[in-house]
Amino acid sequence: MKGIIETTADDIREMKVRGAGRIARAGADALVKYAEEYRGNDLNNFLKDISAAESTILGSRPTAVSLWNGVRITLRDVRSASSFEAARESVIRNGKEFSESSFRAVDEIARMGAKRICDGDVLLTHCNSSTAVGVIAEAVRQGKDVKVYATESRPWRQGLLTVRDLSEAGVDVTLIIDSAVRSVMKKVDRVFVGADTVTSSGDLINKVGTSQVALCAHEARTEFNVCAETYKFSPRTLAGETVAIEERDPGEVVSPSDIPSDVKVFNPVFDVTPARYIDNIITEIGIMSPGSVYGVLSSRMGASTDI
Ligand code: RUB
Repeated sequence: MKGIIETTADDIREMKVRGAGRIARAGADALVKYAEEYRGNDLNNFLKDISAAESTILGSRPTAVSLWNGVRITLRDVRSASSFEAARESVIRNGKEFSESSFRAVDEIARMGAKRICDGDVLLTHCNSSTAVGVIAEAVRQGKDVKVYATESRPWRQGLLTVRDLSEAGVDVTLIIDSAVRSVMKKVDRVFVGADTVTSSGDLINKVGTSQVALCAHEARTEFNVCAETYKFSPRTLAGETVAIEERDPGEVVSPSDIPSDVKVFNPVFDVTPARYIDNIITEIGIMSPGSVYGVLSSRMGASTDI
C-alpha cells in the first residue's frame, strides 16, 4: 500500500487535487502527516526520509511555485534541528501554519478584491481559481449585483467547477467556450483570474488561455486582475530561473482513434501573461501593480524565507 507521500503526489499528478493553492496545502499537509506517523527516532534517517518525501511531492507537477513554497516553508527548520523530536515538531508546526495562513490569505484576498467590484459589473473568469471565485462570491455576498462569464477551460473543463461554485454562491453566471472570450469582452468591466506562479518581473503563469484573455481585455480596455496569495510569487525567478510549463498527455485533448496517426497533439497546461497586460495583483498584503512583485520578493527573501 502506498504511503501518504506517494498517494498525495499521485493525486496531484492525476489532478484529483488541483489548483495552485490546494496542491500547496496538500503537499504541506502530507508532510505533516508523514512526520506525525513517522516510525523511528534517528535524526539522520528522518532527514534522509523527509528529503525523499520532498522530492516525491515536488516531482508531481512542475509549474505552480505555490507547491514549492508550501513544501519549503514546511521544511524550513528541519535541517537545522538538533534532535529528531525537534525536527519532527518543526515539520508539523510549519506545515500546519502554512496551511492555515494559506486559507487566511484566500479570505483576505476575497475581502480586498471584492472592493474593486462595483454594483452592476460584468465580470469574466478563466478556468477554476478558488481565489478568484472567492473574490466574486464575496462581492455578491456584500449585496453587489454582478454578472459573470466563466470559460469552459478545455481540455479538463474546470469551468464547470467554476459555474457550479458561483451558482451555489448565488451568482448570475454564464458559461462560454474558451474561443468566445473575445466575443463577450466588450461587455466585460473586469477580469479576475488566479495564479500558479507570479515571476519577479510581474509576469503571470496561469491556466493556458489566460494570456489570450488578457490580450482581449487589453484590446477592449477591460481591467485585468490577478488574485494571488504571495506564496505564488516565485523567489526562484529572482535569480533568473524560468518557469517550467507543464505539458500533459495528448489523450486529454483528443482520443487517438479520432485523428490520423501522423497528427501530433500539443497539450500545454499553462501560459505566460506578460506583466504589461496586468492591471492589479490582489494579494493578502495589498493590491499591487506587477512592478511591485520584485520588491516584495526581494525584501521578504532578505528578511525571512516566508515566500
Ligand atoms: C488551475 C489554474 C488556477 C490556479 C489558481 O489549473 O490555473 O487558475 O491554479 O487556482 P489546474 P487557486 O486545474 O491545471 O490545476 O486560486 O485555486 O489556487
